Amino acid sequence: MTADLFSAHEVLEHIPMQDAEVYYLRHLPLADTAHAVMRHLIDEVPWRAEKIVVWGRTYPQPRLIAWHGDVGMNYTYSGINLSPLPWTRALLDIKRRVEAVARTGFNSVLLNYYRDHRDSMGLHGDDEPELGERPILGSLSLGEERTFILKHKSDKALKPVRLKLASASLLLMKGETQHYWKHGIEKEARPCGPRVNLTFRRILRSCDVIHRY
Ligand SMILES: O=C(O)CCC(=O)C(=O)O
Ligand SMILES: [Mn+2]
Repeated sequence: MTADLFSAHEVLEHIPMQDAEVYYLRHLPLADTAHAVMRHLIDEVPWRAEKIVVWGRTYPQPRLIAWHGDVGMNYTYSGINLSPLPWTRALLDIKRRVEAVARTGFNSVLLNYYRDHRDSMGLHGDDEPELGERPILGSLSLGEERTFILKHKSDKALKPVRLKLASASLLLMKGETQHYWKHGIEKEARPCGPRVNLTFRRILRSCDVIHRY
């Protein structure tokens, strides 16, 4: 595995963007096919359906989520304090592979399950203070290829960047990216199959609030 992943680091594609450090790896070698890993996660992860409040009205969050990590990586989500679920064998295996390419350690992962084309993630920055000033995020995609959109927070002259995230691809966001850019997953006009995304993070201390809709 190590040799494969070492060479994987060599083929990381740099996405040229102002005020950002974004890298894309088209295929991260996994223990099984990306489809099998996704099916395993869909079946085994205790997915949560969260509620969001927009302009005083409550809606179901348009995807399912789960939070796994080291003991103590607690956080409060919509006013509820959550403890991370423990790492599973499958998640630890994926974490090691992502860490080898990212060349950094992670202590938690947010899993997002986009059931079909109607599921999405609103634009946000992963800029919570507990992630630090220049967080490294390792984001693995499994299943349906979906569009990841990045929009600059202040420079409206910069065009949004749209990346198609292939199954088994790894996206790395580093440096100032979270400070200057927001990102999200668009809904699709046409029906499509499921996608699971795992965004690995390093929390510096107990996390407070993750605002995402
Ligand atoms: O599903 C994705 O690719 C984006 C996930 C994401 O931005 C997050 O979990 O913070
Ligand atoms: Mn994010």
